[in-house]
Amino acid sequence: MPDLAHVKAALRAQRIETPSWGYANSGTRFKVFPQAGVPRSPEEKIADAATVHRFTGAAPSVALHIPWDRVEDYGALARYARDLGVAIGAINTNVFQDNDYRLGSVTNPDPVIRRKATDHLLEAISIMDLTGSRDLKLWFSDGINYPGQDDIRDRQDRLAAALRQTYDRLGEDQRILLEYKLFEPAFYVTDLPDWGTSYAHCVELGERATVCIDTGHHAPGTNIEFIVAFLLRQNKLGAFDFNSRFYADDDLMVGAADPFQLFRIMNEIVRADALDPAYGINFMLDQCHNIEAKIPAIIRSVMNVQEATAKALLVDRDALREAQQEGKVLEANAVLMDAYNTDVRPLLAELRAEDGLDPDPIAAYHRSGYQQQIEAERAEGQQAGWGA
Ligand code: PSV
Ligand code: MN
Ligand code: MN
Repeated sequence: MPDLAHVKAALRAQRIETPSWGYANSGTRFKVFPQAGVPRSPEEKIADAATVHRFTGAAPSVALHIPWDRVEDYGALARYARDLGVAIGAINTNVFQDNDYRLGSVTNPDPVIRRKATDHLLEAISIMDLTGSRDLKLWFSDGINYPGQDDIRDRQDRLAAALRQTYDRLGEDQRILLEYKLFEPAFYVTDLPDWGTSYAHCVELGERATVCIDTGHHAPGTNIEFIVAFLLRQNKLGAFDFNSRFYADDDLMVGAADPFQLFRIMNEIVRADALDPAYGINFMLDQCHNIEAKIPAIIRSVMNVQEATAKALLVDRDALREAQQEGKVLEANAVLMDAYNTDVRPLLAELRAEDGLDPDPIAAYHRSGYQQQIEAERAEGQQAGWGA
């Protein structure tokens, strides 16, 4: 059986990064339902992220999205975050919301538009220099809608050229997290549709380019834990954008739609000893809370990741290995299911209490008065960025 002290130490070391845009108003293309108290500025998003960290003890960094979080002085923003007890994490680029990008950003047939898009990526690295961020997260909406619309292979060449320029601008301690997505907003070809394409570009770029797996970006039924295992073996898994989905890129709370899938993913992470922040994987959330209260939803999401992780840590690895070696199919499966079916909530509550946290972070948040305070202070909340 796994040693409980080891399980607790691993859970204590776990870090989850929250997204600034998760705190702001969001919705679907049909309607954004505004909520009272949502942040009006990057500073207020960071304050909310710090609040999530205060109650969970496990979310000490917040990812920014540029230009949604554009400020005059990024050094000052980083100091502001540090004073609140959090760090600025990944810088996300945005080359999908400008009219110029109708036919693509870095893969656009027009070199002037490609230059503009690539310059934005380079600017994001300058921001990282000021915030002390390690990770540049790249997601491209680029693609085509109709066969023949553009040359698929030329677009790959243009993508590779922009990535090369960006990679060459990275500082020594910085890296690229390259995200892929099967479809949307492009419907026929997406220029970075899957992990294989992202992986191939990362290999071409070099050591400091790694793949970011957004759990909502696959075809239904895709075996995500296989992708995790494969990329770990190749040393090319850099990050997760965690969220959950029933149909497409639903961006619901991680662990809500399929907690078993989240467990299977974390099982591969634990199997590879890749949980500790020192290993270098950035476990981020990338989700929106369209109808539910944002801060408690993000606390819930952090807890969902912790619960899946605790279960993965409880897998009896020796028993599993033995059953696998002996070809005992049912026994091996039972070892995994025993861990999955363990109620780990008392263990996590105990751990929080030992660390001076409230065992029930959501109840503690509701009691804290923070929600009432922000509702009183923040007259009109900002939209996350989509459709803004
Ligand atoms: C795209 O669907 C995505 O997952 C990318 O990570 C973006 O940066 C993020 O959503 C926010 O739109
Ligand atoms: Mn994402
Ligand atoms: Mn997405």
